[in-house]
Amino acid sequence: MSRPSSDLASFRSRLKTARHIVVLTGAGISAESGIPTFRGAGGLWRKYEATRLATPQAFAANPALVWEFYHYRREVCLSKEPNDAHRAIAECQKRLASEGKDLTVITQNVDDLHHRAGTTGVLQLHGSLYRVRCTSCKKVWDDRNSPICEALADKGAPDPDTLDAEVAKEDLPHCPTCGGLARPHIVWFGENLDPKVLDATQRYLDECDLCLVIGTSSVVYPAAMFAPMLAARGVPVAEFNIEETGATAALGYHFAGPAAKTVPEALKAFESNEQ
Ligand code: BV8
Ligand code: ZN
Repeated sequence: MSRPSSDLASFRSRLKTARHIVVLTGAGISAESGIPTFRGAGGLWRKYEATRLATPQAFAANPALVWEFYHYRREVCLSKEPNDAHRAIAECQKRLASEGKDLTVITQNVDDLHHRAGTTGVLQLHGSLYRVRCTSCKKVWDDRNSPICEALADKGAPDPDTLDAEVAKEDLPHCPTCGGLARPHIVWFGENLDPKVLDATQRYLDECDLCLVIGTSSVVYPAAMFAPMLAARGVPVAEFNIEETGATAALGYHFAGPAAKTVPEALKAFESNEQ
């Protein structure tokens, strides 16, 4: 198999003619906003065992611990801003729409930074830190309060060595309708993705004629198979990452470097080409 190209001019010419662009993103796009990734240096899953915090079994065993973890991440992300990569994508979406073309962001991120940058119609494969669901009646609602409940105020990150949790279950967030225990509206390991989100994803992938895959290690399924599947169908796929991934060899382009630099460069050139 030939090596992926890093020829920006060739990528730009693809961008000029594409009509249905899909942008797949992972934690690396938010790294320069100051949000930790999962698997790289300083990554959350290097410090914490994912099975103790991001599975339905973990929540059933210790909901206070899981809430402390998600409360901490909510607070961190609320204090951060979208970066130049999020903004360049939002601007590009607007411009394409005015030309009768479309750009759809499909993200594994739960930080809401694409929305906050102004991108519309974002598909959040793994849910959002700012949505909550009742474990009893299944009602889903938005909650951007800081803190989400008084008992979690001033709690830092859980101690990775002890994974102790002090908050009583009755003081955790509860459903305003039925009073049941609330949980983060996040897709945990071993849980199915929302079928509506998956159906919409499939529709966009089916009609996509250019794909950008930005800041993901491409190891978590099903998201990890989307870009290689498109490439196998002959769709040009461009990876933007600070390092190569397991998917790189199967893709048409690889642009090495921090997304906040490489993505605006790639999309900005597209805009000036059009004038
Ligand atoms: C499911 C929310 C059906 C949690 C997350 C098939 C084969 C093998 C395994 C499986 C399979 N199917 C299912 C599985 C199991 C599992 C899975 O994939 N496991 C992996 C680890 C092998 N999948 C599931 O359980 C999924 N459900 O398939 O349901 C089912 C049900 C039961 C049994 C079987 C099947 C649900 C997965 C959802 C998990 N939830 N997120 C939370 O956030 O708290 S996923 C988790 O990884 C993270 O939370 C994150 O959302 C996601 C993806 O990670 P990345 O975004 O890629 O981040 P990462 O740190 O890894 O990489 C960052 C990248 O950025 C790096 O490449 C780095 O180089 C780059 N980077 C860094 N800085 C920059 C940069 N790039 C550019 N610029 C920079 N500045
Ligand atoms: Zn309820």
